[in-house]
Amino acid sequence: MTGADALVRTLLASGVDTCFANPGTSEMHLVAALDRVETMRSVLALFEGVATGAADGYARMTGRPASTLLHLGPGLGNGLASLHNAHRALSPIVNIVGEHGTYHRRFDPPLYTDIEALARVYSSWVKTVESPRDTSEAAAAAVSAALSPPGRISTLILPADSAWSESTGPIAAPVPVPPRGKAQDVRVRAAADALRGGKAALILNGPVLRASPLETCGRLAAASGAELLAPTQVPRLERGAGRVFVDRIPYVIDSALKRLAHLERAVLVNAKAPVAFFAYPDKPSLLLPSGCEVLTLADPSEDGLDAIERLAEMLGATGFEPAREPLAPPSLPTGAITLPGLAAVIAALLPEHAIVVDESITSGRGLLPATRHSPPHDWLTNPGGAIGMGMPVAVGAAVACPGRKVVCLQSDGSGMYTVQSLWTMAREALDIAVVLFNNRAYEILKGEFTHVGAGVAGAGALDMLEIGRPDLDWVAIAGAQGVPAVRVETLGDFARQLAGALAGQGPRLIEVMI
Ligand SMILES: Cc1ncc(C[n+]2csc(CCOP(=O)(O)OP(=O)(O)O)c2C)c(N)n1
Repeated sequence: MTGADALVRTLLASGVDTCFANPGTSEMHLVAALDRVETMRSVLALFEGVATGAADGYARMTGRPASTLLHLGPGLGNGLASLHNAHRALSPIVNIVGEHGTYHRRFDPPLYTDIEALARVYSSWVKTVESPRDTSEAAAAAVSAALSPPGRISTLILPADSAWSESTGPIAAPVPVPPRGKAQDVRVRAAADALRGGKAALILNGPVLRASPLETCGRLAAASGAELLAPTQVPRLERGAGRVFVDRIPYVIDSALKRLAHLERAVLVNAKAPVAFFAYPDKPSLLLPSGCEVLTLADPSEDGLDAIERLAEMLGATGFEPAREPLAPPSLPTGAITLPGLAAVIAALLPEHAIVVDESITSGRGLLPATRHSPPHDWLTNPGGAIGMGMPVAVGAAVACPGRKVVCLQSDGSGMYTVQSLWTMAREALDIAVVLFNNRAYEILKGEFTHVGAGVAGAGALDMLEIGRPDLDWVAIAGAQGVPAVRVETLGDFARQLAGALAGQGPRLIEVMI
């Protein structure tokens, strides 16, 4: 057994059975070790940002880490933007990064760099395993660290000689994961007082955005009149018919300030106080009004589920019925393509238990209200804001949940960052319908240009905000990577093609011309 074998088998023993990989020479013994264990599913990605983004999507849907396999510092570097998003989504991930042999590094070979420094930005556990004897123990520690609340990234760096040399160490047993801390009673009491005071909101994130804890939040809302709010971008929200409604804080700063202006009390559950995505001249950074009292019931690492149960007891809310959303999808519209029309088609056809990955940016602004009464589904957005999240996260979600349809709502500019995801979808026959909104622009940035006070965009500025010339042909882009694709120019065509994609199996892309 090599050091690489010991590492891979320990990962399996600790419950990590999926690896999103893009290997190089220094990882060949890891590839060989993956090959020797049938129970590890290895998925090749043609860009590291796809591998790390897929690990994010996988973690969001399973609560468990996948591993990635990345090539030295440059491979990890290519994966960093998606790791940034995963870090913000609190997704557990175990990165395995190959490194030059221990005796080779001092000669400064071309691919040598400070991998630990690159890893530390987003990883709370980083270790270079200098001896094959230590690979199993390190792997078990890496998994435990990733699963530690609130969900973290571990990076294990494996020098080539630690991978290929004989390992005497046995396969390490899983390392226990520390439990989430409980909210102190004093905070539960303070939250109860705040909700009793009126003009209050519960701001929810993380594990409390699942159907069952949302029932408890719905009871709290029914008993106290508090509103239920979620940040603009969340890792995963269970919503739709039969579920308790949570309103999303708008992205556009003026809309967000207006939405929250009346609040006098906010209680945070696994959430942070809402902050604007960017600084804007003469606008506040924090979105809650200045006089609003802000209390933390449970911080993102603590046990929010336990905290809301105790709060419900204290408020006498357990006997209240939560308001649940009715099943009432819109009817299918026809005619020319409009954004409300596209949202209505998606809402009308969304299948039960679909996993929606939403990186639709400006084309999707009407999607959440439109799908409110569609059958129950999951909605995954981008808490990190580094674009290129949609298709990789869809890959990871599809690998994690083979029985469920993934609907990836993808804008064109963002889609180009991680366009290689389509190839992995085809190779793995993943059940993903990609709706590609082609507006040939970085449309959102046109609004931001004005909002930050940059004036009126001249021709040169517009050239940086529009992505036509040449026009991207997504039917060709998808087809060239093995994903069947069509272009639609009316709502009727869109509805027919989307219904077909949802009825079938495997990846499909529908390019919608905006
Ligand atoms: C990694 C990264 N690079 C650049 C940006 C800046 N950025 C934010 S939105 C955006 C353009 C989005 O365009 P598109 O995906 O086509 O959506 P649209 O605005 O047209 O709806 C850019 C470049 C970012 N957020 N993240």
